[in-house]
This record gives sequence, structure tokens and C-alpha cells, in this order.
Amino acid sequence: MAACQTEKEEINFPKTDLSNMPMIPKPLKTIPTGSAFGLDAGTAIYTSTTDPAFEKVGRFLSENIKSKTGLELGVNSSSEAKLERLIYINQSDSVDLETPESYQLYIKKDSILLNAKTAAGAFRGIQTLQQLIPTKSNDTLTDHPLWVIPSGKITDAPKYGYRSSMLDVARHFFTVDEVKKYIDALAYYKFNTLHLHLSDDQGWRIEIKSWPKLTEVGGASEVGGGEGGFYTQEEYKDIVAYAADRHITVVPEIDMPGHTNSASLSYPFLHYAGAETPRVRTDMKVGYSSFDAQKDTVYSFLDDVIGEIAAISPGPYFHIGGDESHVTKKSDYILFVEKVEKIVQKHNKRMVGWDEIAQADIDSKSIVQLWNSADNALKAADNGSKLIVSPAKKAYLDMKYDSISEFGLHWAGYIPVDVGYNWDPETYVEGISKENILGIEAPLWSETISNGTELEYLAFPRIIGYAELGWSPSDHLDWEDYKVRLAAQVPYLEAMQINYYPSKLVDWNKE
Ligand code: TNX
Repeated sequence: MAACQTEKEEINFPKTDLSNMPMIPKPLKTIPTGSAFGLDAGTAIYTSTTDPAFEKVGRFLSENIKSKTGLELGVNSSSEAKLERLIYINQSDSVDLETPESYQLYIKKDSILLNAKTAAGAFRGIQTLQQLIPTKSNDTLTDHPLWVIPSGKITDAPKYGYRSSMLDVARHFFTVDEVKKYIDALAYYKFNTLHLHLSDDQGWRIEIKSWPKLTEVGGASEVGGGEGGFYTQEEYKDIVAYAADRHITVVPEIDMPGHTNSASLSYPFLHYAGAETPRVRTDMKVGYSSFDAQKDTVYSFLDDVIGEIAAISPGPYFHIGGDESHVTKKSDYILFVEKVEKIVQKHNKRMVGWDEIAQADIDSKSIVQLWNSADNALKAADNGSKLIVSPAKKAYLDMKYDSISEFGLHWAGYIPVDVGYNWDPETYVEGISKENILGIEAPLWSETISNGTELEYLAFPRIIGYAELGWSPSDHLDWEDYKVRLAAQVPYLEAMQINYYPSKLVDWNKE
């Protein structure tokens, strides 16, 4: 190293300010030092090799740098070539790294050091680094192009350990590639969970080998009369692995006992006498279908379904839905949730359900997802259950932005970009505090959208705000400051060919 250092040319960087860079989510602490690191072809990436997952993070960074800048940086390559500058991704046991996703980023003239306890922390850290790499190189500082990265120190950690978005692939089916593109963007903004709503009245979207009609019959429809579709288990595993490569956990949901028309259409014995007779449904109604909570065969069926999905879902959670079972007798609903919780636990998963499940006597380890009822959220907290906060009025990506929005619903109100950002999960329900909260989620229901472009219209830019709500401390949340950083996401969104709603509330940094 000493030998290399003497050969290095001195570059006179213009004064930089790391704290003024448009990072989202905003890091916990940023201390600028005014100089810069010049990323160029002479930069090499090295990683700790004690954990192979760190090297993988290094390769991920190298690939992204290549697509952004064209530079091809070696990772842990032993070549003797002149080493000008170094990015080192280091596994560290420092006590300052308090959570698995915490990281420290030290950017100096000659080196960038990224410290993290786990590969997940390192992965979050390289997202910050990627956000700091400018789209355009500076070609005047030296005889070759340099991508100027402001120097300084970033110490960062998430507010919540669960930061999620949900895709409803049931009302309209989305292809594996469409889901992967969404995962890429979630990863860039440090989400760590993708919830997949895999079944509903209009369609069943995951192959179950022991019950093939679920997809043969139940998978062939969607809202509006399209052809539907489903993921084979191989395709689902491919999504799960793609997400895992980005340190994102997939939470599968089979919604029940309501929202089950497509399942009961496939296997009529599941149908509950008080529910509407199953038929192909392409409308947007809710609350008319139900499984029969009194039949043992329903639970043997669910043991198979949950077992098959659990076996290919490495994450700790299984989401049972549980919302809007309007035709299920309350006693049947409660019996059903309590029995299904046992099945989920038998398959070594923790149950998650929409807030209605708090009416049953659930395990304190089960998780309740607040979408609608503050009462249910308080019941859950009383029970010792953690909450995922996703109130429809603030966090539903399928709510229209305003009266002229092209897609979306508005039963919970309009959610302009500032309204989606300007709230605090910790104070949203009186009586619920940080200790009760596992994290937040922004669900995207798909009644009104049927392809990737429309999906992105509703998700972007609002999803970027939920990334910050889930990660950054509450005292960092400031719309005026955020909207400037949001505007600066345009080059990323354009480079990734992500469609977004160009809200008038934001002064977009367009060319
Ligand atoms: C309510 S949110 C639902 C969904 C709909 C959504 C549309 C929830 C748990 N249930 O079935 O798709 O509204 O916004």
C-alpha cells in the first residue's frame, strides 16, 4: 500500500458537502469533511472473506457501478496492478453497530471503508454508497473520468427492523420480471421485506402440488376479465432467491377465511354455507366469500397449502390474511384464526394477519397488521403482539394521489405525495408506541392496475417516502427537506426506466 501511495497524483477536488447529498432514507448521522473520493478505473473493491455473503455484497456493488458508470471494478482480485483507490467492505464486531442492518461508511480521499456486522448491514451500506455516485463523471479534474463522491462519515441504522411493501398479485397477476423490477427498487431504498398477496376472490397465484386445481381453475381469472396467471413453485422460489440476494424477505399471504372465492371455486368443499356461491369473479367486490370453519377437511387442506408454501419460504412469517370476512359468523371467524395459527406454527412460521385477527385469542408471537381499526391495534398491543403499521388512509399505495389520478381507488381518501410522507407510525394510534411496532408496510392493491407501468405509477414516488418513514429517526422527517431529495431521484428512476407520478408538489430535477 505504501508503495502505491507515493505514486498517487494529487487531485484538487472542488469543495463537497456530504450532508447535502440527496440520500433516501436520510442516514442517522452524516459528518462531511469537504473533500472527495474519485471513483475511477483504478478503484478496486475488497471485502472480508470470513463470510462469503460479504464478497457477494462486493460483487453486487461492482455490478451496479458497472451499469451506472461503465467501470469494471475487480472484487478481491489478487492482481498486482497499480492500486490507486480502494473500497473495503469489512465485517466488524464494533459495539457501535447496534442492529444487524447498521453500518458505518467512511469516505476518504484514498479509500472508502464500509463497516457492518452482517452482510445485510453491508448491503444497506452499499445502497448509500450507490446513491452518492453521480450519474455523470467529472472529466476535467484529471486525465481520465472520475465519479466524485463527497467525503465524510456516515453512521446509520434503521428505526424499524421490518420495512415492507406488499404487491397484490391476485387481483391482477404480475410477472416474475415485473416483481423483480419492483424488488430492485425496494432494495435501493433499503426495504427488507416484500409481502406477496397470493390469493383472493379473483385469483389464486401459487402452485400447490397437492391441490392442482387451485391454479388450474382458480388461477385463470383476474379483475376485469384478463387471463390471470400463477407462479409455479420454481418461479416463486426464483422470486424468493432474487429477493434474498438483496437481503429482502418474502412474506407469503394466503388470504382467508374470506377473500377465498377462487379457492372454493376450485374445490367446492371449502365453501361456507353463508357465503355467495363460488363462480369466476372479475369484479371488485369484497366480503362475500368464506371457507367453512367447521369442517376438518378445510384444515387438512390448509395444512397442505401452508406446508407447501412454508417449505419454499425461508423467512420467519406466514400471512393468513383474515380481513373483511363479512359473511363469516364471528364465532366461526375466531375458531378459524385460532386453528390456522396452530397450523402456521406447526410449519415453524410466525402468523401475521390483518388487524381483524386481533379479535381472536392469538399467540403474543403472532403479528397484527394495522390497516383499518385502531381498536384492533390496541387489542393486539394488549395481547403483547407486535404491529405492522399500514393504515389505509396514509400508507395505501392504491389510493389515488388526487381527483385527477389515472389509476387507484379512493375509499380511504386521496393520498398526495406529502400526505403519504407526513405522518408518524409511532403516534398514528393513540396508545400505540414504538415498542409495539415491528415496522411499517405500504401495500399496493391491484384492482385498478394491470401491468408494470401502472403499478409504478401508483407506487412511485410514494414508496420512496415510506422507505424513509421506516428507516430514519422521526426527528429527521421533514417534508421541505425530503421533497428536494425526492426530486433528485429522477436520474435513478429514469435510468431504471421506472414510471412515476410527476406530482406538482415536487419540483422534479428534470434535464
Ligand atoms: C381493502 S386492506 C382490502 C383489500 C382491497 C383494498 C383496496 C385489506 C386488508 N383489504 O381487499 O384490495 O381495500 O384498497
